[in-house]
Amino acid sequence: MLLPNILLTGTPGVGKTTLGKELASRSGLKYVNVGDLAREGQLYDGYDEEYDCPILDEDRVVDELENQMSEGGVIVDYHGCDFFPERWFHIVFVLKTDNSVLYNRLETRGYNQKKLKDNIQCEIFQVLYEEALGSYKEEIVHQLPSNKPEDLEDNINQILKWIEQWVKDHSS
Ligand code: DAT
Repeated sequence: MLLPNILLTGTPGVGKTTLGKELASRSGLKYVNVGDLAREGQLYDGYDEEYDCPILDEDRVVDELENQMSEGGVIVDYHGCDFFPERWFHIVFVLKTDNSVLYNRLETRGYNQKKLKDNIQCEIFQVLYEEALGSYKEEIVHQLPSNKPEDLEDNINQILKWIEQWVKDHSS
């Protein structure tokens, strides 16, 4: 059976991991967290002193994922999306969270002031939404609200329906 690949993107803290894991368990699709994948495989290319984090080796991440992406049925979670091959994804969801809600979530994570400010600005200026629109066909890019538990439930149900329809449309 053919299964679609789904990209979940958005500013850190908007709820990609929460949605991705729950969606995977309810749909049977595989969940891949690119941050975890990079950590496990040490897929890094240097260190960013300003942001105090390792720099992702994007080419190695793409190589690492290529086989499973061509098989289909993968949910990818990452706060960036312009380096993945466009052909990988059948649909792209950009999660969106109100600033005050996001601020609290990131503060709980223990982010320092600079990291907090940068991430809130990233959300205000819709950086990931613009990046997604610049990297994929506009008609496959969708924004989803991600503020409260009901949003999570709505998003899951909506995406499950989309998967079901996609599978129907691609079976013959
Ligand atoms: P991300 O993977 O985008 O960094 P996450 O899934 O780790 O984000 O979520 C960050 C925090 O927000 C985490 O404590 C769970 C919470 N959260 C996620 N989605 C939510 C929602 N729809 N309603 C309430 N809290 C949510």
